[in-house]
Amino acid sequence: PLDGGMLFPQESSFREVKELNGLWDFRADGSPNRNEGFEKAWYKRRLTETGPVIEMPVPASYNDITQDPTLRDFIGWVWYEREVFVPARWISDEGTRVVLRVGSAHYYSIVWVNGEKVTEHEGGHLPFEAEISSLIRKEPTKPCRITIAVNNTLTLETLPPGTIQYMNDSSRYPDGFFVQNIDFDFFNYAGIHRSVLLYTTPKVHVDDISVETNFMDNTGLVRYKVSVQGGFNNTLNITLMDKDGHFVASSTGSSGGLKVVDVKLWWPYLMHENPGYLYSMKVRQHTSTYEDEYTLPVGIRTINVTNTQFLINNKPFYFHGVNKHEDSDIRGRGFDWPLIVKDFNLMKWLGVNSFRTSHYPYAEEILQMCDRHGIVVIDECPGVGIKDIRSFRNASLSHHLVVMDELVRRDKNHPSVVMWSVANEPASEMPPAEFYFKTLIEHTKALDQTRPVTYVTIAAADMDKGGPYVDVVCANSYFAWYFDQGRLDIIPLQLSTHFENWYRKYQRPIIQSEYGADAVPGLHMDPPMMFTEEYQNALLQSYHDVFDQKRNQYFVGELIWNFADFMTSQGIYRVVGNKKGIFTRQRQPKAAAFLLRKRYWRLANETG
Ligand code: GCB
Repeated sequence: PLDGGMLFPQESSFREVKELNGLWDFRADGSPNRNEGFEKAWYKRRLTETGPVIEMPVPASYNDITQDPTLRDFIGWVWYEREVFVPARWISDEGTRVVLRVGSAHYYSIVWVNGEKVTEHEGGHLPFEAEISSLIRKEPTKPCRITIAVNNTLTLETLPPGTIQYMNDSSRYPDGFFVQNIDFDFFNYAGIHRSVLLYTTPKVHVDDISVETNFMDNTGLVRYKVSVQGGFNNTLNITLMDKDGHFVASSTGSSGGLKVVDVKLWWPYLMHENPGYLYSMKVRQHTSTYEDEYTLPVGIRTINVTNTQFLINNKPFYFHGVNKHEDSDIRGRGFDWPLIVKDFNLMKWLGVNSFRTSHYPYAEEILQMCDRHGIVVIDECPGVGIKDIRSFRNASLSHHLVVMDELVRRDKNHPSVVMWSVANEPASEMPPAEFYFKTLIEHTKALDQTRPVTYVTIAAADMDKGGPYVDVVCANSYFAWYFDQGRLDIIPLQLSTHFENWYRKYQRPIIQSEYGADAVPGLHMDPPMMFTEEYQNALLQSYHDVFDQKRNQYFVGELIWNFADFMTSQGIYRVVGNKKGIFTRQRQPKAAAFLLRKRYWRLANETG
């Protein structure tokens, strides 16, 4: 079990937030063993005193910011630093708790404040934090110096896994030459990807909240659990309000239930005229000295899965959506509001009701938007590219379990999240896969009893070993692309057979969790040829014909690969990145965007 909650930092009468985004000092440790920063203890003095620095924006991947190819492809430790003035009242008031939080950094991070280590964290895409109250009180008049070292090296035990290969043939490679091998298809962007914040809470504070919702006829039920840390003898008052701020229900104590008469359920976009309805649950705690308040948005809805259907609020839900990436020009995987809002507008224009966070957890702000807009989410952990048999070892599994702990802790309260995906395209045909996925999925279900669990597979049904444990089969396929290249005419037969095999083996609902074709925008050919916009369209159309035949049986959704073009490592299969987007990387439509838009709005009318 993890230590403490990870509530999204929020301002209230008792809490303050200070963003530390902007320009930080930055240096990549280019020494041969990448270890000079530790040998010379760069964190002890200002980074500017131990060598040259450049300006680096936070949040952003550092890779595409400069013209230097060695920084783009850098592997090892990079160092970030900035100084910040902490408001005097945060320091003078001993009852104020000051927390330093990093929204995410890729991949391994160590954090120092004024030269003292405050925390370290393994894994990108998820937040970590450290209380620094006592530290900043030691030198109350000085600005506080925050140093963060981040290492993007992937090993067989990281998620995603990777290996470092040293090229020892000195007739072909210079001394110390190495490459990082990865088994996943996106650029290994690195750096501080999400906001760095300082925030305060009272010393006795609301540390975590969990809600589970249900309803019967017109009455909703919100069960809650609150944990408070920092002291005892507190009183907890819980108040639920509707969207207009009107009182709905209240309760006291650290766990209980709230009854909602004439409940307004949380519905997906296009399934209801009022999607994304959110109540607010105000959690207020006080002792004789301390008061704290945290407000959690709550959507009341249920999720159930049968052998053939995916049910939201007991109604069959059909996923017509996309797979995405956190990826864009210049900023890489860095958090960017204009991009996020643009993507939501494009998704709504397309008639998208759902997406999968391929292949890692996205920023919390994105999930909050999904809650408000009614966009349904399959929340995927960074378990992508588990293909080497050594990645099924105990150490890898242990880390994978911890990542699921962190993911569920962060995202458990989002009504938009309807299913966990523990992995993408693992080698699920290998013998150790059975124990690995059994353990991983049982663990995830123990953490959250309210949501189905899946992993996304590319295996053939007869080879797969992890499927018995999933609630929904999420199957990727690339017929007439990676196999039978250029032969669109095989899709009807191969795709139907594929579905029938999966259904026969497990009797679970099936989602086409990826399908698609690369299209270089502006490339045209009729009859269609691979890489043209026409071929991408024709391939999608052939898939859609099969989907429509299976839709009333066990087939419950389709997620195109991919929403937009995205960057990958260099290789002969990728022409400056993966071009399977229906939008370009700059978010302009290819022909396929119009085809899908027509289909999704039609599906919304037929299934919604
Ligand atoms: C897949 C992967 C995805 C790739 C895609 C492709 O099966 O899950 O990460 O980008 O295929 O285009 O090859």
